Amino acid sequence: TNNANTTITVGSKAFNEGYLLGELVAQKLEIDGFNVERKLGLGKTIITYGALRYGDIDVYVEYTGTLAQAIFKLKNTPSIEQLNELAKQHELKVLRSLGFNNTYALVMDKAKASKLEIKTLADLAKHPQLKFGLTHEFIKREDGWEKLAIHYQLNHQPVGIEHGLAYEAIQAEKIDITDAYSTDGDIDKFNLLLLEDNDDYFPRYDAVPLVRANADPAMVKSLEALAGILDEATMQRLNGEVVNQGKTFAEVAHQFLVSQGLKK
Ligand code: PBE
Repeated sequence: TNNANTTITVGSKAFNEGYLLGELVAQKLEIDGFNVERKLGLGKTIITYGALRYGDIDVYVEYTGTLAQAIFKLKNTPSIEQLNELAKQHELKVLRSLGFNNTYALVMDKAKASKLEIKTLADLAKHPQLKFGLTHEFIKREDGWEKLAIHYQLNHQPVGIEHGLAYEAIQAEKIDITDAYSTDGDIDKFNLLLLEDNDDYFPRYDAVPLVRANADPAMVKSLEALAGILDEATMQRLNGEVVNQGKTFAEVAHQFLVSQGLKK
């Protein structure tokens, strides 16, 4: 097909699920005949978003809550339709959700939580001795630590940590609490408890492909076929195949597309 004359650059943020979804998007475009260049793991949200805005990449997977609050600086997270009205002003288009919500959650060791009788974020206020190791991005974001701490009256002083090292730091008791992503594949492996967000502080973070408003319609059509293809449990399982079973992102994405009948 004539899609072969079009090269699409697929980007991603620099965390496991970002790479995996980047591979999924890249392979789907390849199935439909596009030439694909991969620029995965560009960095944190603002870097990757900037790469899309300025044309270094043509697509990456973002999350609705992140787009609304960390990028557009809104106080809440509107529907995808409303978000799209705003996106237009930024010359962007938000495609339909891949089907899952990957929310932030604070986690701690299950046994320690049960010993201290901690179940919810509000409970943390009664335990000022707990050590918080939070990701650098979470500490700074609109939907992150500062407002969360005010909301739940937490006076802890967090230290910054790489997300990829945080669960091991909890296991080694260097820290007690970190910000997890709810679809991480290793939450069970590390025996972590996701603390309940009783007041729904966190918005929804539905995974959505993000493209520029003038994107090639054939590319948009190819990506729209991924709408609703995942759910939270499936995404957690796929992330786990990488972190627990040592499969590559490309392998996991390939096998998933095959299982969906989208690839031979
Ligand atoms: N999240 C959870 C973050 C990291 C994973 C979707 C809220 C984000 O990338 O915006």
